[in-house]
Amino acid sequence: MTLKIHAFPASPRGFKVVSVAAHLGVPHEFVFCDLTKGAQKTPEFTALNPNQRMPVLEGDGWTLWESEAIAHYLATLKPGLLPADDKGRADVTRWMFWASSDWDPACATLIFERFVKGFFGGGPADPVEVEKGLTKFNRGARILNAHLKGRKYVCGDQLTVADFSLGAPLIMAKPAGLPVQDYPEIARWYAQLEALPAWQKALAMGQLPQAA
Ligand SMILES: N[C@@H](CCC(=O)N[C@@H](CS)C(=O)NCC(=O)O)C(=O)O
Repeated sequence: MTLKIHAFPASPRGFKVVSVAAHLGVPHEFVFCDLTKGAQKTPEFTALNPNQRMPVLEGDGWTLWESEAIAHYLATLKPGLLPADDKGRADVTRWMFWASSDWDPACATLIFERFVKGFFGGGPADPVEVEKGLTKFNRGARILNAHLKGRKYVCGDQLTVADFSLGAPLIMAKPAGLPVQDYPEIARWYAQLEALPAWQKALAMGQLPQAA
């Protein structure tokens, strides 16, 4: 069975796995999981992921959910986004864990308050939550920005799957008002990701209608 990627590419977590698959040229069938229509809540989708969340990778008799796990698995299928040495791979794992535990949540509050709520008709941004979101974003961004000094990519000179993990939330930088411009190393690094053909392809797949 061809691998199936169930994703809503406009969301950073969906974008992450779609862009990694595109960059590596992993053969797969893309299945649009339309969050705007509740596709994640159907019994069929719930059987794939009891959390009722995308993305999901579906293989021959097995499924994998959690975007970091999927992105990492895809990176094992084709050469290009994982270092050859053990310590290099451990570094990639470290930043992917940090993406999941720190960076994704650091970006998610502002994405939710300033974009998702409006898009799904959930009302205006809550200023208290926005303030908390800015504090979390700035805390994470200071760490990432300092780390990127003197490094082309997160794990050194080589582009890795960790760059996709950490870069994915920034596809929402403009609509969520993530203050990336205050972090020159992040801005420089992210411009390289945006220049990747796979990044552009995944962005095009995630085009959304304008919020009402
Ligand atoms: N930690 C999970 C989070 C996945 C997640 O939260 N997906 C959201 C969209 S960004 C979703 O499918 N939400 C649907 C819902 O909550 O109903 C991952 O990285 O895969």
